[in-house]
Amino acid sequence: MPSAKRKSGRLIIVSNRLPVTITKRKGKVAIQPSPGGLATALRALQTEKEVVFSGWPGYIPESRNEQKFIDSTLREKHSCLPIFLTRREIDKYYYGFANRTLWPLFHYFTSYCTFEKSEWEAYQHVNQKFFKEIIQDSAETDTFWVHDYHLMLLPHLLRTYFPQTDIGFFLHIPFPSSEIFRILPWRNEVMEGVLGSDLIGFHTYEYARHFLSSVLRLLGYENEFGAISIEDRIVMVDNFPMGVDAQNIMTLLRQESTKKDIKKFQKAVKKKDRKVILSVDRLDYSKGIPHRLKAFESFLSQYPEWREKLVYIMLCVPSRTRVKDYAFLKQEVESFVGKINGRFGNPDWMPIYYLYRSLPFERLLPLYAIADIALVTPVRDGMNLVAKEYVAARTDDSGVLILSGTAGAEAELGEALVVNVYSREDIVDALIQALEMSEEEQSRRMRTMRQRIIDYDIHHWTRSFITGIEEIKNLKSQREHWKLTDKWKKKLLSAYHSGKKRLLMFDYDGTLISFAKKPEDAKPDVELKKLLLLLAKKRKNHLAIISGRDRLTMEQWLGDIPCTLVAEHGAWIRVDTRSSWKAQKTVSTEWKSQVMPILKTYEARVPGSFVEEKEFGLAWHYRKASPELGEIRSCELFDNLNEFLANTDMQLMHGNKVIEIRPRGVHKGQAAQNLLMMDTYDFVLALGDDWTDEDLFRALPEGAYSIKIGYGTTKARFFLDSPKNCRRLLHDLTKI
Ligand code: ADQ
Repeated sequence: MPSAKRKSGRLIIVSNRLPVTITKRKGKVAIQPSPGGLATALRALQTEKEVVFSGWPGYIPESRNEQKFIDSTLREKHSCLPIFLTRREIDKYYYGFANRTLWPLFHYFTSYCTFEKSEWEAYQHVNQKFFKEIIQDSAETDTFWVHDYHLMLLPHLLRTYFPQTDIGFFLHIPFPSSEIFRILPWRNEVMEGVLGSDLIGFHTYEYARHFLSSVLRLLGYENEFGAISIEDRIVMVDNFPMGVDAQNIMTLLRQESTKKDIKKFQKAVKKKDRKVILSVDRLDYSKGIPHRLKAFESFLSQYPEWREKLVYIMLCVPSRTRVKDYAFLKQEVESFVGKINGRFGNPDWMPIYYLYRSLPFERLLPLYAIADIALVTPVRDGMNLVAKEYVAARTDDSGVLILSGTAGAEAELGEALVVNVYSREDIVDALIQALEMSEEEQSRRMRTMRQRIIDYDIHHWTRSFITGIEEIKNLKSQREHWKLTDKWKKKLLSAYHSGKKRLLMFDYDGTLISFAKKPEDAKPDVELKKLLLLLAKKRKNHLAIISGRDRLTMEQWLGDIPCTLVAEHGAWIRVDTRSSWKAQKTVSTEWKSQVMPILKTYEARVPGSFVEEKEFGLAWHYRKASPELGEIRSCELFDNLNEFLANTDMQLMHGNKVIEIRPRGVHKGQAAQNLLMMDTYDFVLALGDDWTDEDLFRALPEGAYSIKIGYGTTKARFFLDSPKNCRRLLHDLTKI
């Protein structure tokens, strides 16, 4: 089969549908590029990179030859990698799981959701099919940009095949609250599918926040300003509000043919100086069409003086007609329109002009141009581009946009009349306010919105997303630079090998052993004990384990290893098995009785959290608590204690899921300095994961090897991604 030009470093845009329209007339197949704003903006990226589209061509070929012809034409003439789907696949994956499960669920229509295993399996199968076809014609050097809810499993599939490739994912619909998302029986699979990406984009900050919250609750991954660390990868989550092609809209409006259409429409509907209200939607239950019609009916009965002085043009595009709920909606809408027209209309005046069809964009524009009011009231909408197109088309700054607060576009179009779609009164009030609004006010509101729409247009959107992917790519290569690669590991091992006196300082939790839900469960395993014993017994080594744990636990778990143990971040030291524990600093512990009740209150308020008492310190652990509640309360507690301990000899620290109070001046850095003074070492290695280990890294002499386990800002020279890899390093050291 002929393949699309193979050139490395291409941008591959994957979406359910290719931006082409295929028609067959008199036995002849014709392929036309679709003109949509998004496709145009994506094609515009061609100047920087070769852009290739991959997706279903929207057509089921009638024969093998026809498929061959379509395939080669799409590849050669349209830069497309088509993925052909069967009727059954379309039914189960597209009309099924995508549009009967994910679409209603993500739009909060839970009662419309079906959870059919066979449809989920078809969804998995089609995502796999996309994956298998795409990898035939792509390389790891390509960048992938996957679009929308139809292909949420694809990023992970691509990631397993191309570990180093750059992958972006953008969701065009809302991402619901985690309370809604968790209803999905296959929620974890969907979430992990998306997390294969490097960059995950949403229209609004709210959707990104909901997504991060689901990631945390379902999979336990924390995020730092939208960056999630998953093993050795970072996944960035951010909002990228999509725009429209404002310049193109303005250019089209200046064309003679458009001007002619505007005049024609004006003549037809604006006679008798009638005001025009316009709505443009796909016929979808998320668009709030029945709610709007009910409100319009109320308006006509409450304000009879406005009858015959306005018309409502309601344009609906046929959509997903094979889904049962959509067919019902069509009937409901049509009978409602008939009812309103019958009740209020007369031979001279019909309140609603209902058009059920798709129009080419050039024919839609004159409607935007003549409409005095755009009534955009979805019940829930990822963004809603109609609202933005209307604003872009108001080149004389006149007109009023009525917009529901549940459309993503509301975040950027605050100057619109914002309504609650569930409140009929709200819509009625907005309609009357819009009809009576002065020209000055219309222009003041519209001008501000229009400028924003021009500045943040569709090209801005595509560029910012691509820049986002580039930034992560840079971050990845920076990380690679600091990673303890094989080359650096070899250097470290050879320095260790030639070292005559070696100091090894290891943190315990999160470094030598992974975190457990309960601190008492993080006991050293047999393998770890064996490794530590081997290292400690080497004549040239001085091994020290420096932990925040209390000395009793350290003694119980590691007491038999002939090494130095440092407990409570340096408050206690046991130099070797022959010596006893010594306090490094004598401090009063009177403060404990005052701080303990505060910590106990938090223990009671945050289920799953608990207080740990150490000889010189106190700690409040919240690893087992609900992650979000734990985060909020820990910040609150930190602020409270900060004030309380301001003039004392105690110090407060916020570690990994713990708030700890310990004597000032006692830290791992001080402990390290004491150890360094015990002898002259020509090889020093420090391992740690937490920010308390940063004191340790800071105290090291030049040339020392310091390694942070996990990622984040650090003073360490190198990163290792997990305690598992840290363990591997210990193995390598023992072999020398
Ligand atoms: P949609 O649900 O399709 O898109 P919307 O954002 O309003 O919703 O986009 C509709 C597009 O279709 C507009 O560009 C509009 O011009 C066009 N259109 C509408 N009616 C038409 C008609 N009768 N004839 C021709 N064209 C018509 C999904 C999400 C949205 C999100 C977009 C983009 O549901 O929330 O804004 O993707 O991410």
